[in-house]
Amino acid sequence: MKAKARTIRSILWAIIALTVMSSCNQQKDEENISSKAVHMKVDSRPVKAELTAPPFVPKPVGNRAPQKLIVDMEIIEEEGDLADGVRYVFWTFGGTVPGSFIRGRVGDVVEFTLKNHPDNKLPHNIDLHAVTGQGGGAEASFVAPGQQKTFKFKLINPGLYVYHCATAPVGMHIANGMYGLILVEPVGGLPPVDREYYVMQGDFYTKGKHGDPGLQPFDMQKAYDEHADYVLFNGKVGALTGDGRLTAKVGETVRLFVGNGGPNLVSSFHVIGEIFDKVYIEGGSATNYNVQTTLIPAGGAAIVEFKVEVPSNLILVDHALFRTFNKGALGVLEVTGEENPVVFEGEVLEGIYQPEGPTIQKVPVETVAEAPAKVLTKEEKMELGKKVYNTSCFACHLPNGEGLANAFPPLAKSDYLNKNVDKAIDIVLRGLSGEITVNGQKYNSQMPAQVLSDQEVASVLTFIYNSWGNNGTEFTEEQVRAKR
Ligand code: HEC
Ligand SMILES: [Cu+2]
Repeated sequence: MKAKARTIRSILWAIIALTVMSSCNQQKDEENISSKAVHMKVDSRPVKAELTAPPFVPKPVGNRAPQKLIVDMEIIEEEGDLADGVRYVFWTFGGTVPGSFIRGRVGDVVEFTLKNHPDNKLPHNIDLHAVTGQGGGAEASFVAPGQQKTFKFKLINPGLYVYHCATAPVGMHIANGMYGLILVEPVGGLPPVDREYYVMQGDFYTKGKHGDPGLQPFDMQKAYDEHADYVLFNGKVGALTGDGRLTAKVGETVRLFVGNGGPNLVSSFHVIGEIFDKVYIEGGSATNYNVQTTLIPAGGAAIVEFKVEVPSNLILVDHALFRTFNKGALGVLEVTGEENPVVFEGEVLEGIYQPEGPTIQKVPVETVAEAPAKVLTKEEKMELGKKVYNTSCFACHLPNGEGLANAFPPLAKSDYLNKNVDKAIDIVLRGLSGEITVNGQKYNSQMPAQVLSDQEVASVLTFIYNSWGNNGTEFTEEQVRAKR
């Protein structure tokens, strides 16, 4: 009997020792992967890499062997929307901000061709953080407009890496949108999930203030001072809302490849209404579990994964929240499907805002200095009103006043708005709470009082009533003053 107990005990010890050793080995494997990868055999037949525009990513590598990947990337300088009505000249890798997503595996050899379109004005290059070699490829890839260059490198470290332009002034090239992500999958590939998306944060600096309409030039002084006018996901206010929103179904697993191009700001990446089941910290091999907010350095990345359990509108934010509600860093992941009261019961919209507490529901009321009385024309009100909308209303009512199902009523073609012209000023000055019905949908939430001057209130209401199919009412400063 005693002998048997001793045998069992020694077997147990052996198992414990083996487990400890194998986890040590696993760590060693991760540490040594780059020297192993150097010697990995590569299938010499070249394969053209699939490149995708955000928010999409190329197909997973699965368990294919290392291969020779041909990456063909074109630099395009072009004017586009920074926000609705705000234009900006972006410098891009592949025509989008962030640039095309590149996906390979450890051991792959990449033959990278960088082309600078002849219509461009400036030389550029590329520094890929996944490259071991001089400047991450920057020197080898330096191209003038109308020129192309090819260089070659082996992917020897797995992870999610940023690439960016490294032509002087480097900060300016990055601020204009020259960054993207390259994923190097580990041996055997990442575990499969149901949905994968590509999201990248960046900060922008414009001559005008946030929301100033028209073509906005880059502002070097603000960039130098790190005073961002816009902090964005995927290069535009509202890129990931409305038709651009991400989607998933209840029960699915979602993986977000999240990068931060900077140039200046660090991202406190958070998804309101979800918890990250797993985070590949800094895009490397270490994993953390059950994380609320993950820090993404400028020029860094993270992979976050979560299973969506209940239908809701998850809100992607930089939890430095003025960037979200005032500078544009807001995206939506719409989860549809069956309710699951075991996990969550109640109104969906409470799930969206509870984490931030009541602070966002109330704006401190201060006396606002009145601008010297200049009566604005309707055109001037429309212009100022649009600016006010993009700064003060956009975060909730979204681009083009489309609203968000179950959370924020639409202002576009709103029957409530058009019926209640006399209440509109009060709503903006004092906020609104209690149940209302807008276009047949019930909303029961709270809108905070807005701190705006009489002129701004009259202008934003004029703008809203004269946009998006509303009834064309014009408001005056006088009317607002009378209601204050
Ligand atoms: C923090 C989010 C938030 C902001 C910012 C915000 N609203 Fe609202 N707004 C709401 C919510 C929530 C409701 C619905 C309130 C309710 O259920 O009683 C609402 C309702 C309204 C309504 C009436 C309903 C409709 O759809 O016609 C108007 C008009 C309106 N808001 C205008 C504005 C204007 C103008 C601004 C900017 C100056 C603004 N809101 C800023 C959240 C917001
Ligand atoms: Cu450049």
